[in-house]
Amino acid sequence: MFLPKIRIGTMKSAFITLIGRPSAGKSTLMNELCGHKISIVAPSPQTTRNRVRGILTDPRGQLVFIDTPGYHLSDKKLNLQLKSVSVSALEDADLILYVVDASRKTGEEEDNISEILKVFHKKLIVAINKTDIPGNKSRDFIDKFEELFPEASVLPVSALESRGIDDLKLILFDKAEEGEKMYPDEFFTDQEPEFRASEIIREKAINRVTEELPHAIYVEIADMEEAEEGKALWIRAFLIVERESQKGIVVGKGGVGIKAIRVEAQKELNKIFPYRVHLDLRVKANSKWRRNDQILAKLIY
Ligand SMILES: Nc1nc2c(ncn2[C@@H]2O[C@H](COP(=O)(O)OP(=O)(O)OP(=O)(O)O)[C@@H](O)[C@H]2O)c(=O)[nH]1
Ligand SMILES: [Mg+2]
Repeated sequence: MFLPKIRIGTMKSAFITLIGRPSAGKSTLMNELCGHKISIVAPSPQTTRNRVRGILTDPRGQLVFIDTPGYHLSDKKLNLQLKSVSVSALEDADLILYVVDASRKTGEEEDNISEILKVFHKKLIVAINKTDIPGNKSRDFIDKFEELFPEASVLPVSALESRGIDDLKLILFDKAEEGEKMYPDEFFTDQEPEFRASEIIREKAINRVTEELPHAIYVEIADMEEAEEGKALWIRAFLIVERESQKGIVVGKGGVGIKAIRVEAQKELNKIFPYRVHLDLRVKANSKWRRNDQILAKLIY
């Protein structure tokens, strides 16, 4: 693998879109590249529902990553919207970081993404992820993608174990054009506080449930209010599921489920916000949210 050297004194900058199948590890990789927990992560597919920006600033310059929803072949309304969020983020990108899961066979979905990416091959970097998983076929994946995209850089990484990340940064900074920083040095995301709070709550909820339930959940922040002269922050939120029966699963026996979600979310919110966070979390059912244009427009943009 050829690793480039960066000339001292040139400041680089680029917008980099991450794309790949659901659960390929895009969000984990972006968090690792930026050195902060920015995008939420879960074992269930289709965790990311929006474009989420993560910013990496170092002496070489600044890279702005755009994490996207996993590219998924389905014609359900929610999925169609997620797909359009991903594909439209490709044209605007200076570079594209294509994340491939080396522990799963490629199939129609992967072929579909590869086909879309052919026209963008000059600005493509392929990260073969999950190389920590025993029995993964990363060598075959590298050969396949090097043949498919002769001008792209293809390299093995493990986002989970933080392997190959420095090499990946080196390649990204090398491919980035010279340019000014787009954000102040201390920024690592541009997400609104309300969105970050709702995402953290959703992450804690979807990591506690299985099967179809993660997809049925969304979080609505009713209000966020500073108290005690800016020392405390009250967040009132609703965890919304589709059916009454799902409410019971999320709440759990004697409320243990919802309590665990609240405690875990509050702990993480306390790290992110410079206040003592009090989270008031309730569960509601709304059977039609995944087909409701108004709700989808508010949630997915
Ligand atoms: N073993 C292993 N697991 C990983 C690695 N990277 C991510 N994962 C796991 O894969 C699952 C999905 O990770 P995400 O980062 O949410 O994947 P994603 O591509 O953003 O998924 P969507 O947002 O649903 O498209 C999580 O359980 C991660 O912990 C890796 O390098 N090795
Ligand atoms: Mg994601």
